[in-house]
Amino acid sequence: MSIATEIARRRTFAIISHPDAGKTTLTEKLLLYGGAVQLAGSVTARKNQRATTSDWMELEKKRGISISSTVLQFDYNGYRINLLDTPGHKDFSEDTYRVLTAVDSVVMVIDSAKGIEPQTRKLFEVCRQRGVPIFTFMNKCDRPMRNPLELLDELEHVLGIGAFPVNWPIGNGFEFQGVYDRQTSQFHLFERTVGGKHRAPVSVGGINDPEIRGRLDDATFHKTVEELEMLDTAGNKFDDAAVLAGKTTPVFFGSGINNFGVQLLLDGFLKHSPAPKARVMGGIEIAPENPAFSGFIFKIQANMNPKHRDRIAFVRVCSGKFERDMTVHHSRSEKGVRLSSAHKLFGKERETVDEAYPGDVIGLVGHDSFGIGDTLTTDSKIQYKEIPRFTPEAFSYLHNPNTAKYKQFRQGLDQLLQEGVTQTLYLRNASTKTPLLAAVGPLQFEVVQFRLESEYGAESRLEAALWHVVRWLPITIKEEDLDALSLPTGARLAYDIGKNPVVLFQNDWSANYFDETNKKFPLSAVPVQTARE
Ligand SMILES: Nc1nc2c(ncn2[C@@H]2O[C@H](COP(=O)(O)OP(=O)(O)OP(=O)(O)O)[C@@H](O)[C@H]2O)c(=O)[nH]1
Ligand SMILES: [Mg+2]
Repeated sequence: MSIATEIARRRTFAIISHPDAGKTTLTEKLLLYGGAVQLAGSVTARKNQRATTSDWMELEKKRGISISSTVLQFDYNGYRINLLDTPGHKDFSEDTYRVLTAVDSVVMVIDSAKGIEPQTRKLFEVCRQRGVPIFTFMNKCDRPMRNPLELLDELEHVLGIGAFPVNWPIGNGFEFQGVYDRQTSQFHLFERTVGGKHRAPVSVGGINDPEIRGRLDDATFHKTVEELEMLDTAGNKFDDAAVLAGKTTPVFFGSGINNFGVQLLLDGFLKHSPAPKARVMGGIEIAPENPAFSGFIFKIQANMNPKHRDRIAFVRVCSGKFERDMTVHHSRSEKGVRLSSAHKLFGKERETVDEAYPGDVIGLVGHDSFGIGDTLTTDSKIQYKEIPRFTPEAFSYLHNPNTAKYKQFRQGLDQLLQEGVTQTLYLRNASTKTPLLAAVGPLQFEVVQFRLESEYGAESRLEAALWHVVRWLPITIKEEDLDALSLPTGARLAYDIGKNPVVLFQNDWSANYFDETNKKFPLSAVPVQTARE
């Protein structure tokens, strides 16, 4: 197959939403319908029950929430799919935002009883800024849901995006029986299966089909027909160009847990979603067909598989062809590195790959110098600057209570920091060496503690720090200037991991006051990207 054919069959997308809307459940069902798993697992699985493929981490299974994003690559119907399930909780949003740099489109999951929730709105904004096409899955229609017309209206008014219903729910809550496919004018009526482990049996037929009509009570049938007529009168047509421009979202209704509407979502998504396209970096356009191989690292994770205690760097391939054993330029070290150990990923499972194409996410093992944001390429002029950085809002000291295990503590912490689970700051003129962790949200500290213990056998103790705000000083500031700064009460100078100076404040008021009174050294809320010597 030519490279153009390989690119055209790639679909790389993330599933995003507010916590608990059903992303991981839907992911598992897409795997079931995509033929990648035979039996679907559940996010609420107890011992001896099957868990989902994407919530593979011990802490995720224990909590029933997603903590870390997961990559799942599989083949379906001629497509090569790279599906990324993301955590919804805002404390883990750094991971989710990084994933958004690596995908070409997203499926936004909405709980139909709740409508658009705050975290969904934030993620939507990031997608819109990046011009990423958005597909919507109105999930949990098996629960008393809001009026579907109202849900569409909310998409249009709250998010300011056109909404095109590709299919339409039949019945609501306990009476939810399936969806009407507006593209083919067919009813799809499903039956539930135990635990939703298997595909749901489905009957498909048109409006005059006696079997379909016989399964619907008069009220449901007439209500559905009436709503469909209203939609037709509104007269919008499916507009591929508007979808690809991120101006309209195709909307699918269903119930992930019961497998209702999953097949229609999968097929509809694949048909209308984009293949990888050119990326623009520093004014130059890098097309996927560019003969030079290029990609960037958007995630690092250690100890994914207890059999191989190692780190995987997740690379999104952007152009050219990847071949195992090829030598590439590594942007951070400015050195050539040979990529001998490359894998395709399926949750925590991995398999060696010999080649990969634009759109693919591959896992590289055995390169300690790789960091998040690094570019790997055969053309050293290409450098991606995709990875956003975040302003921490939670600060805590991490103590090692067991001096005999200092080595495990330090090694574990260093690896977790390299993964970007949290950031670390060093207080200026500090008397102790206790690391000060800085994170978007406090749940990230819990992840550090849990993983230190389970993956490195190191205990730890958290001590809340008194600061709540961090601001970056200009990188040009001299050490003498730092000495001369007069800080508000409780504020403290520190350095980030790149030795850039920062000020820690107790609250926003104090930060704003300092900013107002020290015009010579303007503060920045956004982390500085470079490292000071
Ligand atoms: N009734 C109903 N419940 C569902 C459906 N889909 C998922 N759930 C339930 O909703 C809860 C959350 O599901 P998850 O799939 O873990 O949600 P998530 O969006 O991945 O959550 P985070 O990753 O933690 O943000 C679980 O209890 C699921 O069983 C559905 O279609 N109907
Ligand atoms: Mg999840």
